Amino acid sequence: MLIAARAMSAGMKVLEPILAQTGVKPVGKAVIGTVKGDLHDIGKNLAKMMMKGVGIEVVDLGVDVSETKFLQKAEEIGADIVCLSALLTTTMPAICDTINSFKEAGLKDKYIFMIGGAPVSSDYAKKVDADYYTPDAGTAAEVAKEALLKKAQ
Ligand code: B12
Repeated sequence: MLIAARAMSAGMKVLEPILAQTGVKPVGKAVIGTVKGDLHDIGKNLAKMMMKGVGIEVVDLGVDVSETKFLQKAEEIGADIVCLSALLTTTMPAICDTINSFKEAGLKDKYIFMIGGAPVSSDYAKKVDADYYTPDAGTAAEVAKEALLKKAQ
C-alpha cells in the first residue's frame, strides 16, 4: 500500500505542471487540505491538480490540518473556496469542526465549502452545512469553477 502511495505521489509530480499549464487566468482562490488527524493525501492532491487545471489558484495546506490553520490561511490569502478532505470515518467529524470554527468566527458565509474523500457523501455535506460534495477530482474542479463564476456575478 505504501509503495503504491509513493508511486502515485511520484506520478503526480510529473502530471501537475502539465495539468496546470492550460494558460487560463485564475478564476479564484482556494485552500485545500486533509483534516486534522488524517494523513491521506492522494485524492486531495488529485482534486488540487484538477482545480489548478481549470484555472483556480490553490494553496495546499497538506495533511493533518487544524481548524485554525484552515481559517488563518483562508483569511490570509483571501480565498474564495475552502476544500476539506477526509478518508477516515474517525476524521470525518473534523470536517464539521472546521466548518463550525468558521461559523464561530462569523466567517462561514464568506467562503464556499467543498468536501470530499471516500467516506464523505452529499448527505454528510448537508449535515455539516458544506456547500458542495463531489465524488471525484474532475467533478470537484468543474463544480468549483461554476461556483466561483456564480460568486463573481
Ligand atoms: C493509500 C491508503 C493509505 C496510505 C495513505 C498514503 C497517502 N499519501 O495518502 C497509508 C498507508 C499512509 C494509509 C494509512 C492509514 N489508513 Co489508509 N488507505 C489507503 C487506501 C488504500 C487508498 C486511499 C486513496 O488514496 N484512494 C485513492 C484516491 C484517489 O481516492 P480518494 O482519496 O477517495 O479521492 C478521490 C475522491 O474521494 C475525491 N476527493 C478526495 N478528497 C477530496 C477533497 C475535496 C474537497 C473534493 C471536492 C474531492 C475529494 O477526489 C479524489 C479523486 O477522484 C484506502 C482504501 C481504499 N481503497 O480507498 C485506505 C483506507 C482509507 N485507510 C484506512 C485506514 C484504516 C488507515 C489507517 C488507520 C491504517 C492503520 N491502522 O494505520 C492509517 C491512517 C493514517 C492516518 N492517520 O491518516 C481505511 C479507512 C477505514 C475507515 N472506514 O475509516 C481504508 C478505507 C482501508 C480499509 N478498507 O480499511 N492509508
